[in-house]
Amino acid sequence: MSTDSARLAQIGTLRAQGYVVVPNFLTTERVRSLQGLARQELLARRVPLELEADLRYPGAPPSRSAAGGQTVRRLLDAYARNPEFAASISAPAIVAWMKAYFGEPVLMSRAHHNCLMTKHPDYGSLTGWHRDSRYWSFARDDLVSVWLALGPETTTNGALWFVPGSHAMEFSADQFDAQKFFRSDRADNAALLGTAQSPPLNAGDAVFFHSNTLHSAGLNRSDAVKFSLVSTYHARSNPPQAGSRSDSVPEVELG
Ligand SMILES: O=C(O)CCC(=O)C(=O)O
Repeated sequence: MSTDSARLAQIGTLRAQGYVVVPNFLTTERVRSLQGLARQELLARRVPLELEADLRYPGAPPSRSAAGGQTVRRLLDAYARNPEFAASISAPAIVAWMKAYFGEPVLMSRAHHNCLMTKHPDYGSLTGWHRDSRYWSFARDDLVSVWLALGPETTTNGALWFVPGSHAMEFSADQFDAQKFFRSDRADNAALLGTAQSPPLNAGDAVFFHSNTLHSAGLNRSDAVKFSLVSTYHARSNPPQAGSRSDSVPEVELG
């Protein structure tokens, strides 16, 4: 299959199920280099970063001063953090994919994702069911994120789970809690969550997923930190709403 037809097939899968796994998206050399940089960045602890204790998701330390309270969750602003991160998340293969999906020029948000996501065996938290669009403000809920696995991701080390087709479903406000997590204690929600899938990823695989796709992720029960490079894209005709957090940082024009 040519690159163009493979991309169109991937876009078709994303449109149908809300996410698509693209195996071997990064070369082995690129993964090795990004992994090394990721470890350096974690050791250096340069700001901006987000700590598990700030989020307080299940499994996180209760405060910054508690045991494990300095555990990093996200090394933010991947785009400015290192030129190789910037090159990887604005790579021609991603731009071509997004232009084919949106059918127009695309931008990368620097306000959302744009991070090196870590998940630690100790003090790393799980993330409940949610739509990324819950706190994002754009003209339309039509953005696509790319999750680049820098190592294997499985249910053992806290891989993502997705609900197929949920990007296109209508939900009522009371199906979500006050923090806009999808409530798993409701029978209707639980039935839907029973259809969720956790695609295992190898180092260098990518998952493209829609901003309305319900997803979650578990705890890391392995003995190694998990690293993923995550970024988000939208069409030029779908700008962030003026004055919102989505509009708080200049975006990257990808043409
Ligand atoms: O790795 C995780 O816990 C999931 C992260 C996630 O879903 C998010 O940041 O939107």
